[in-house]
Amino acid sequence: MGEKKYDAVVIGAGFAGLYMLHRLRERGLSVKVIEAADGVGGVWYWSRYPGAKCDSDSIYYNFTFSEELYKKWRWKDRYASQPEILEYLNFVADELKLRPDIQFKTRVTKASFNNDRKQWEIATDTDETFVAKYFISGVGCLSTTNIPPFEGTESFKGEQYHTGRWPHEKVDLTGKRVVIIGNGSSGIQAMPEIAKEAKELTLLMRTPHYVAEARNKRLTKEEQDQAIVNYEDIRDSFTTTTGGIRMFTTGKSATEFDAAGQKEALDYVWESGGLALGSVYTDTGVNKETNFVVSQYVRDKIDEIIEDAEKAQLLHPDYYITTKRLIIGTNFYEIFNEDHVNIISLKENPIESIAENGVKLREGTIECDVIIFATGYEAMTGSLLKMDIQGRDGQSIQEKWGEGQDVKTYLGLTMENFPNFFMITGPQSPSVLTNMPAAIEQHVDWIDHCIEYLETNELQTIEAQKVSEVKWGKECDDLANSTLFPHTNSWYTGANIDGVQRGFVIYVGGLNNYKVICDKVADNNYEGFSFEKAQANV
Ligand code: NA7
Repeated sequence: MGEKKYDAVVIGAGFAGLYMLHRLRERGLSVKVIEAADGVGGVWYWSRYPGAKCDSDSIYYNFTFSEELYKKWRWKDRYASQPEILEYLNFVADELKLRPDIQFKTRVTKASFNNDRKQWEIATDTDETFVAKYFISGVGCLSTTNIPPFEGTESFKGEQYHTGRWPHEKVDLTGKRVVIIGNGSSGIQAMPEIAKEAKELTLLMRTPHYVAEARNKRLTKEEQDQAIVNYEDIRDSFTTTTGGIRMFTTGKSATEFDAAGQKEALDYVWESGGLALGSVYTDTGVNKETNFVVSQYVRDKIDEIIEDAEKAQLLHPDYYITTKRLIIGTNFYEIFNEDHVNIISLKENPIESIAENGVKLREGTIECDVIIFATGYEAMTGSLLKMDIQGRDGQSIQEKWGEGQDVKTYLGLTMENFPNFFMITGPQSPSVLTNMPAAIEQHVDWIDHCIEYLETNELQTIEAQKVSEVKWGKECDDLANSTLFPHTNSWYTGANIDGVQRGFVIYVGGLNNYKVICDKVADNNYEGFSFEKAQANV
């Protein structure tokens, strides 16, 4: 099959890929988006587990680049469910007429930069080769599912599911004995729904997490109208706040309040619901004293809600709150008051293997009909590392990043040795700590302006300088080290082998500050990058 030539090839048709396609097409470039699924949506196409929702307030979980597009859409609930978000992304694809430029059911298998042609050559599992000047990853930071390699997984005679690859048809769990492994956002959202059907539900939990009550509800007509009126403010929040979303805050440290004042503010955010437990005080992420006030409040709530003191104690988180993403749930703690919902701490009784009839622990086997892996994703780097992407001289991302242990980027957007390759919401960007559409708009706009610069100045390639990567890595590490984040082992801290911290894979300085840095780099004629002039006949 002959080569298919485009100005740009984008991987993934989620929020990132859709907006990138729109921007570059508006610029007059020929673009092809390559998407593995048979529809748009990205993570929202796959993540169909019961109870799947977004944890950003829905009115912020949309594009703001077009006022017209924004004003045509109304969210039904305070927190949008997966089907509604998928509907929204289909609406966007239709409104912007994006589908003709997306090739579905196609997976990128290999991409390499041809240094003679100064073009990317992209191979797919459909045996096609795409050639493009610009190659952009919109695969997202949470898309490659993590199934821990437990021994005997194939021998299990019952049903097995991963929350991130849930079947499209309804899974009937009525009367079944269900084991769920993992209690991140997915597990915590799914469990109350599963508990309604299952005969027995057992959570196998490695680390207890902090769960704030969502208090999800239908939006009234007035609230929907207000979201439309507030367009300018919501758009403004995308670029001027640390998380790309407005959150309630007292504007003070907890240490500035007495115990009654602290409780009053915490009661207010607990009752209002949502993620504001993380923003109520200004220094929760950096001050151990404030952090203790907030985390102890949640532990007390757990004790108040769960009648069985032993179960409550097992669910007590002990790391610094907000150093792992705060989770919002609906009736999560409440389900442990039901006799058929149980919990086993894997720290006390670890999984040994999966058996024919259930999960074999060090002490005893939990017999079950269904195992649900709510074990998350190979976060940040997994999807990029899964593909075979080779820069100059055949250097792979795996080699460059030491198999993921030593991530190196400039601004989380680009890499040395990978000319004209851009990552949307890549590692060392702030995206996973933010309201994703806000981070995505900022990234896509920056890439779009960068491409405009190259085209206007007749430049063939742009490439991060090595020294820029070193400086950026240090900036990410220094910022993280001034917070409580590195005290907690999580996927935020990247690979952590033998307790050795290999670098922090997120820029924790906030989306607003990050934007200022990225804009300054652009304003200074893309400071920290090298360029090659366009050649004839490339
Ligand atoms: P998360 O948040 O990464 O949660 C994964 C869960 O699975 C978490 O409780 C893990 O425990 C647990 N896990 C992972 N590996 C194992 C093994 N080997 N054994 C036992 N338990 C394990 O993924 P989610 O899908 O829930 O949420 C992803 C994001 O979606 C979330 O951050 C939001 O942004 C939305 P751990 O805590 O690591 O001890």
